[in-house]
Amino acid sequence: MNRSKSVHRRTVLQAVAGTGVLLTLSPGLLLTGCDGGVKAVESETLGLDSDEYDVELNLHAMSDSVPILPGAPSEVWRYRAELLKGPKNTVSENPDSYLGPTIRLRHGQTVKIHIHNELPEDTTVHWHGLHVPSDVDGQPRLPIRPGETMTVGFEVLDRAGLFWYHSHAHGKQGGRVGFQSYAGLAGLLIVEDEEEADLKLPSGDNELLLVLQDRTFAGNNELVYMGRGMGSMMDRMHGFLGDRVLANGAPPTTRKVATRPYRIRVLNGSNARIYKLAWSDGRPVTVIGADGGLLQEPEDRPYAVLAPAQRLDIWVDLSESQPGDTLELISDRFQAGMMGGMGMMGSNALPLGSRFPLARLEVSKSVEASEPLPAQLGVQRQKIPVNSNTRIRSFELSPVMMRGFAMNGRRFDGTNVADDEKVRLGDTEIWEFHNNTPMPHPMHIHGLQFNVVGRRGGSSDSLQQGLVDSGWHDTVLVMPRETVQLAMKFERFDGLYIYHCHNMEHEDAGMMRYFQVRG
Ligand SMILES: [Cu+2]
Repeated sequence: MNRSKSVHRRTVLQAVAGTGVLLTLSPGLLLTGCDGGVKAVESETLGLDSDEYDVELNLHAMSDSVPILPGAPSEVWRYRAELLKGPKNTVSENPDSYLGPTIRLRHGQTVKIHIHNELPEDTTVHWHGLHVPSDVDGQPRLPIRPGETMTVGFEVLDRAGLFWYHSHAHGKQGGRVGFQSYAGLAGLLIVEDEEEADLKLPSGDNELLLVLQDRTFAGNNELVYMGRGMGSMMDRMHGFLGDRVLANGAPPTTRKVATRPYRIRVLNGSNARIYKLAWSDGRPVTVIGADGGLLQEPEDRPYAVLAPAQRLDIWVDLSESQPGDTLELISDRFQAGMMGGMGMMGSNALPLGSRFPLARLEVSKSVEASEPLPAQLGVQRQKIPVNSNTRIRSFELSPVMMRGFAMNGRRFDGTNVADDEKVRLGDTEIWEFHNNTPMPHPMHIHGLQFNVVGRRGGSSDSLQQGLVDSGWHDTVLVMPRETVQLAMKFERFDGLYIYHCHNMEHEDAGMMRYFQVRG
């Protein structure tokens, strides 16, 4: 154990008039599991236990201080990684951001990751969207204690897509997902495969990765999470909304581009904010992929909705532009049930459904690029077949007075699984979420990718035309009073998994349950 790093105690919790609670991020005692580049002490590997791995890395969850806004740096919690084995481009650090390194894996690789918890509290790392064994999934039942290391091994079974990793800690005192993710514990994970590579989509400098998150800062650039008193109650009910939006951990910037097509891959890494992605000049948003990789074919939408934890893959062709032209990716105005149109019933400077810029593209040079958008994209993986005999499992989302939301009347109860939360390995089922609440809920199922079978009911509103339901997903936005059906197949792994709302404050307040896949 390396104790050479200075132990610093800096408590940032100060009463600041009229604002919320500042994050207290510095550990009283900085514990380090292992030092940079040094192979971790071997312990039992959860999940795939193999003699040989294609990729091996150290992942540290730690406190740090990074510049986010002009002026003082902000204290954050973040991931850092060291590649021990594997292709060089497996890990790309984001040194000037609190975001974790972007991890790039290939379908079929075997991967071993040593997760070192250098935080002052329990944490876990959830590989959001990946089809991995239950023990690798980063569930709250397997917390990594402060100072401890957990090693997980898995094979990359998913098709190409944009995934991500983040904390999933939930202890006896309640959920810590909202706090830890907000403090900075999140990063991108990209899976590549042959099918996608054959399409020769824009890559390298022509592939833009965009992580959208909203944050509130106090005067000294310290992060502020959750309001006080009444404000806190509203934050818990609606989910926390920051008063400014960050793109890749910094205020939105201008990016110089050329007259050619670009692939823009967007993650909504926010705790609760929904984005309505649109182009400033009104051109359609061309969606080519969702959570679980490429759609079968491109889809033009007037705008595209991105709920917390969802990803969208967008194609934009600037070959008709002239140097000097600019184009903004914005989040456009909308109303979504009770959450919209009421100014959030609080003092938030950026209510849900406001219009604001996310990224500005400035055309700075002309190039000859002939890269047409393929008419067919990800066609190899067939949709999950369902018919009138497929078992339907229903979940009603309902409010619980003063305590958040429940699913079929139940809230998070450790690893307890009710009879109607047990499924059989190998089965195909339709899961039906009926939203009997006045606000939208982004529902996430662990361990698999599903197809959206259909939606019914719900109020027609200003988001409907932007809900991308084709393709493969791990998170679906269920609008107020709406019923959404999902087709899912429980393949390969038995054991415990989780389903929950990915509004992190809803999740932390108990809108989360385990389900069991029985072999
Ligand atoms: Cu929710």
